Amino acid sequence: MLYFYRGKNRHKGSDLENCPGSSGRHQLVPGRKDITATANRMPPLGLLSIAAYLERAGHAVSVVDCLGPDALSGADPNARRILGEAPELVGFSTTTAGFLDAYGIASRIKALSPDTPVIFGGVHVSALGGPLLHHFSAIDYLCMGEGERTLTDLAAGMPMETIAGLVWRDNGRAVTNPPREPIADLDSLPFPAYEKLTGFPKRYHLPLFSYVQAPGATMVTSRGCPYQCSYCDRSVFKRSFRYNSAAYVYTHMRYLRRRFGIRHLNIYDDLFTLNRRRIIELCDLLAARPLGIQFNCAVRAGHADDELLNLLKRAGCLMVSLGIETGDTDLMSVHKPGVHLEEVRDTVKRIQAAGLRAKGLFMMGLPGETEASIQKTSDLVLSLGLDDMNMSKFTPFHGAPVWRTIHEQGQLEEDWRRMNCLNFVFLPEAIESREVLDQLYNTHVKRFYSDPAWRRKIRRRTWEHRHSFWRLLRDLPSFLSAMRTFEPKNPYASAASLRLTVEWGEYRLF
Ligand code: B12
Repeated sequence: MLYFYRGKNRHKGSDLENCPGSSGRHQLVPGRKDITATANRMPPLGLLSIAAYLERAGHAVSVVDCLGPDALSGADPNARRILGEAPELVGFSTTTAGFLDAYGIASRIKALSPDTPVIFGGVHVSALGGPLLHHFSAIDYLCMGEGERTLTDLAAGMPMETIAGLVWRDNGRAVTNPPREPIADLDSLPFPAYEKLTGFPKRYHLPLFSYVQAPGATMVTSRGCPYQCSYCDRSVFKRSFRYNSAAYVYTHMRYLRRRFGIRHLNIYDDLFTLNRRRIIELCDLLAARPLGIQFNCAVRAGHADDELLNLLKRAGCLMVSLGIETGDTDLMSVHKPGVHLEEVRDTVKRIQAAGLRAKGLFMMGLPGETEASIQKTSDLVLSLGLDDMNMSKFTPFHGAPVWRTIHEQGQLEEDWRRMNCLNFVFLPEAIESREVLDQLYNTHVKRFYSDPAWRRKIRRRTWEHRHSFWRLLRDLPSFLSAMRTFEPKNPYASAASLRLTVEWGEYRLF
């Protein structure tokens, strides 16, 4: 029996104050109620892919989603729950923000059952590797990069030194085996084991207002990205672009529709349209044999011509996201080389002309950011006439190119729990303080959601978004208490301001 756990970054009660990356604070955003799982709960695809792969190899696997609907709180209850299934191996999947809480549970497991082996994988582990074994004694193994085959080799009992991609201990010393070749044929992978999630799909949900039909799910149809955006952590899939064929993606979508009744998919590929031919084939399949599924996906400026956009629309695409990040040309050339503002403006126009919604993804607080560059970004956001927007707080990750020089470009508080793009852990040199940055963030994000043109657009979509509004009403107390903490001096005076604030909060939080 193998047991998998997705590390979250929101429970209290672990004792990790002296570990690297820990400030001892435990909240997602200090002082604010965490409603992320209420507003946005999605299947952990990495774990589900590994679970399906292991089962195909003959192992019994359980998956616990600690952001799932029946998640337990605290390290001890989680450890006991896991040990209750008498696992032969326990695996944890975490990002940087979730690592320490996952480690808290791993430590408890080791305290209660010292012989149960524990392996960690995911992006944070893949970026840091060996040194983690030195600092975190409750971890026995690390998986660098893709986990399907590495874990299957470990579960099969292969000798440690022969397992590519594994980091292990030999007489207390961390040994890093040679890296594993990436899986060349992604069509050889089984579909993720969605059925292992308690409450899927009904109790999982996509971000509010990002879909029309429910239930929803997520999908990743390619791995790797050849571009070099400064902030992007590609420790797992690296630069080589591999992808599922159009036929595989179509069959996967049909499976989700038939078995789970899925009606909307958020496709989270880093660069969905990089292989144009594949997308054309997929759109043709979806148009010829519709599945009753809508989807959202992300494109990059330069990879979204009119023909492709029209085909996406015909195939059921609702919204296309575009990573824009900044309105400052100098920052753009450093952090997103190869993308130009004119191209961005043109792409947004063409997305909307094809009848698709355009969502812009931005960042604030990048190295080199100034109040003037923030103003430029804010002006750009408003001028684009977007349907949706996400402004995240720039967070440098160990596996991102920007990490190499981050300490020379401002002040960094390396507190892994808060490295979740909801906190300004990094302060660029030209900005006075984190408080100033937070204030600028609030002002400019609110500016977008106060824009009358945007509000008219949203008002026209009220009926389309009835499922999101129903969710909002159902969880109103949680949303209200979270939102109040965003704007303490401005309690919600009217239904309109409530909607604005909820929309605003939604985009800031998720
Ligand atoms: C989809 C997605 C999300 C979804 C999450 C859906 C979900 N339930 O998991 C949403 C939108 C909610 C989200 C949120 C966030 N995300 Co996100 N997200 C992604 C994205 C685009 C795809 C993840 C995915 O499903 N990949 C496909 C699966 C198959 O790959 P995988 O998860 O990496 O798993 C493989 C290996 O890592 C390994 N592995 C993983 N776990 C384990 C465990 C074991 C035991 C083993 C052996 C192996 C192993 O094997 C797996 C199969 O090969 C990635 C970028 C990317 N391309 O991966 C960013 C990414 C993971 N996200 C990132 C970030 C920053 C965030 C947020 C902090 C940002 C925010 N505030 O919104 C939050 C944090 C969420 C959290 N709880 O930690 C960063 C993480 C950087 C870091 N070092 O932490 C990434 C890498 C983006 C980037 N390039 O910078 N995200």
